Amino acid sequence: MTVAANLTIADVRLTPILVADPPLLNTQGVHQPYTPRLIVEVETADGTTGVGETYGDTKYLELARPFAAKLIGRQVSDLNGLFTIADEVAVDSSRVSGQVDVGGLRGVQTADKLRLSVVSGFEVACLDALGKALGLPVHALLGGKVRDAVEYSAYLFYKWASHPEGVACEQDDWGAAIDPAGVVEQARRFKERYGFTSFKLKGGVFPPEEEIAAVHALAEAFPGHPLRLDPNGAWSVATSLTVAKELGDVLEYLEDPALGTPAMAEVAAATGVPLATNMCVTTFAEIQEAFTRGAVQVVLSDHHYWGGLRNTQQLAAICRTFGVGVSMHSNTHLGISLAAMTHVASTVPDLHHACDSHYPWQSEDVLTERLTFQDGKAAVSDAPGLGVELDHDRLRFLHQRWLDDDGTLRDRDDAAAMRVADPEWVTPTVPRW
Ligand code: GKR
Ligand code: MG
Repeated sequence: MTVAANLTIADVRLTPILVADPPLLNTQGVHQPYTPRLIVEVETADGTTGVGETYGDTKYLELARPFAAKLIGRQVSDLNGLFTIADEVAVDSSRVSGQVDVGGLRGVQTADKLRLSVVSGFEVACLDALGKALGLPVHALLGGKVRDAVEYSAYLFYKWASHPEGVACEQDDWGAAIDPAGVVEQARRFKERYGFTSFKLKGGVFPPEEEIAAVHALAEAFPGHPLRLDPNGAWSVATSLTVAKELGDVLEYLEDPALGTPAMAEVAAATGVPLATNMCVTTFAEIQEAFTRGAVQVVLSDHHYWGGLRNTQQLAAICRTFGVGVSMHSNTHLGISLAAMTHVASTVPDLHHACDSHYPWQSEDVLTERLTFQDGKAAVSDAPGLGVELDHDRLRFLHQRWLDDDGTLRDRDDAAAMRVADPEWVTPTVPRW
């Protein structure tokens, strides 16, 4: 007779860390040399451990700590219960703007969204533990994979060769990319190293004509490869339409050219170029207006702020119902999140666009073995849980970096990082072009 596993949560460990990040440019500024992430471990009474990962800024840690305390004694299988706990965790009103958070590039900042970003870290950890306890991969707990590998796109960034002089950082071997030739060279390396065949360029950094030239250069260097450009809402409606006209024949889609659903709807009404978003549809509440106004043709989920893998599946079902495409965008993340993205993406039937991942930019990880891309795809693991193993020494090392920080890096601030190079820099709050 088999003895059933004891799924009661006996311990929860939260480890904030700082991981190296190259000087990638976006409309807000430049990535800090180290970025915060939170690693979640839940342990059952049987000693089975599950791992999760989410944003690690102070505002998330503040919620994750009381959340973790409330988890003790519950079942790792009680995934719906995570949302009940989230409702009980108070969010300090100073953390909530209710506005489109241009700085964070993650849409409207609400209390629910903060809570859901925390839920996602715990949900993934519980799924990992549950899968290990049952001997099943996470994708099986989500209903089963419909593909064995998930396609990712190369995520191209304008980039300096290194962080500003005097800033403590890790070196990277990607070189600079500040013009079309640099962007094409970066794309070549992505293709050589990982086999990616579709490319997303982070825009909103240089005047639109320079970014148009970069996309044309990519189209010429990689004929027939799907291309996207994402300025994170840095353009007016008029500029968005000019770019759409110039690049209409080479773009798979234009991502968040303008900020907010009304502006996106105006752009969508006047161009045939599909629009994708990870900024104006970031919660279930935002779907109705965006879909009824035809503002977006593809929604890019981020399982962190959508509240986890099962919510991502629900988002995909809603998109399918309305004939809107679904895929995934990313933020700076490590292997646990890549594994989680890959599991959920493997279960989504109509995934017609490659997901994007920052993972190749992260030279550091907390796993014993880095995840890999083959021909631009990540294999879906059939091992129990997520199929990853935490490297406790690395975790300790990266946590020590967080402990040693004087507080300046613990809350990601790309504008502050930019001010080191350009003291006059302010993140634009209205369309820049
Ligand atoms: O890492 O600079 C970045 C990205 O701009 C990220 O913050 C965005 O959330 O990649 C994301 C996007 O697609 O907008
Ligand atoms: Mg985006």
